[in-house]
Amino acid sequence: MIRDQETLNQLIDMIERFVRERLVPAEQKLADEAKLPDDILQEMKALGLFGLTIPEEYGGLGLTMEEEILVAIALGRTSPAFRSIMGTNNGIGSAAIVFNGTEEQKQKYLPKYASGEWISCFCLTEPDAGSDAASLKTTARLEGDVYLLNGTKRYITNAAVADTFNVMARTNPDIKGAHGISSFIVERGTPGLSTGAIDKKMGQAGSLTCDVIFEDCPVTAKNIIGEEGEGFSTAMKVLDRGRLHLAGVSVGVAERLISDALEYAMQRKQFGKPIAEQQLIQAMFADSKTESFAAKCMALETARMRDQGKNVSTESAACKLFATEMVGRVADRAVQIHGGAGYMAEYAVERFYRDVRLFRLYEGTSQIQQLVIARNMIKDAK
Ligand code: COS
Repeated sequence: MIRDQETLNQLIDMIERFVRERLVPAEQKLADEAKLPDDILQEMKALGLFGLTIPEEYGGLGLTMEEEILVAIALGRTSPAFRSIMGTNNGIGSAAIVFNGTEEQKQKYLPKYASGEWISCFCLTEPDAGSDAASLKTTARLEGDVYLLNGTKRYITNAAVADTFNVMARTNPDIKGAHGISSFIVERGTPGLSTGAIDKKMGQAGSLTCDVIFEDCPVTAKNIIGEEGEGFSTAMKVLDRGRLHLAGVSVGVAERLISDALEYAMQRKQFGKPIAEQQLIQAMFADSKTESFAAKCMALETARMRDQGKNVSTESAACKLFATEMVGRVADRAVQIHGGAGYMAEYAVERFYRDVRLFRLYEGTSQIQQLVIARNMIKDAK
């Protein structure tokens, strides 16, 4: 749903200009230093980019899902690591509170996320619980009026710089699966909470991930999000939304890759003419354009369905599956079109080729999306 086309156009124009004029020129610096330049971080905050999805009454822009996808596409046209720093506040780090938080939690946390004053993160994955998220081992044992958290979370995006941690932990050790899990907000500075060394990754330099360790970390009962035992289902709802958002980002990155490859192919001459005029190169462009257009249509249609209040768990998984696999193929073709130059670090496609690999892994691998789609189909058929 688009609430006001003119206001949305202004927002997207502003983001496109910011991406073109500020982020694209800073991509290499971000990749080299693996650190977001501070002036850019401040500009992102000033532009309201940390609060795109936070409801307006808590200081955000309260974008609808359709609006959010269009913004995600615009933001996708630069290094994904730029989006990552604001991605958790707009998505997996804040969504549980938006969906299920108490009014007190919303008042306390959402305005700080919206302004970018506080960074949030989503702590589900553990050393032994990745795709099988319901097997997580981190415990939250109630003692008096506090829960004591113990365990380790792994590969947590933005944990190194986070002020709050949305932690999924097992409150009922007798229930081994999903129903023993609850969702908590834990603030930086709580005794017993520490973060590990920053992970070295294949790509997306500047998007920081690390372990989060809890050792008898006390969390008051008022920091539980929703009811005890509801944490897993809330986390799945958060991921349904996050997966759709990532489909939008994948479309934006694909459009950027196509544009870079086209620019190169139109000036690079072989066999006496620009390679863009060679039919085998054209086939790669046509396939890339067709597939990214298909992913865009899927993401926007699913977003509209979600805005109408429909359950889009299946469609979100389908969007993430298709769009992230699509952008992997588009990145591969973009390198291929560049030929040997595409393997060189001086061309952005080399970096993007590595960056996009993550899209097929996080917020559920492609295989988990397949599983979600097929399981829901069987459930619906019953
Ligand atoms: N929305 C709301 N509730 C949901 C849900 C959704 N999309 N998906 C599952 N649930 C609920 C189920 O309804 C079930 O509750 P009931 O028994 O009351 O019906 C409960 O959660 C457990 O669901 P399920 O039985 O499907 O859980 P499984 O352990 O079989 O696995 C998968 C579910 C594999 C889909 C889940 O573990 C998953 O998504 N894994 C990937 C994790 C991931 O994306 N990690 C990335 C971390 S963030 S970068």
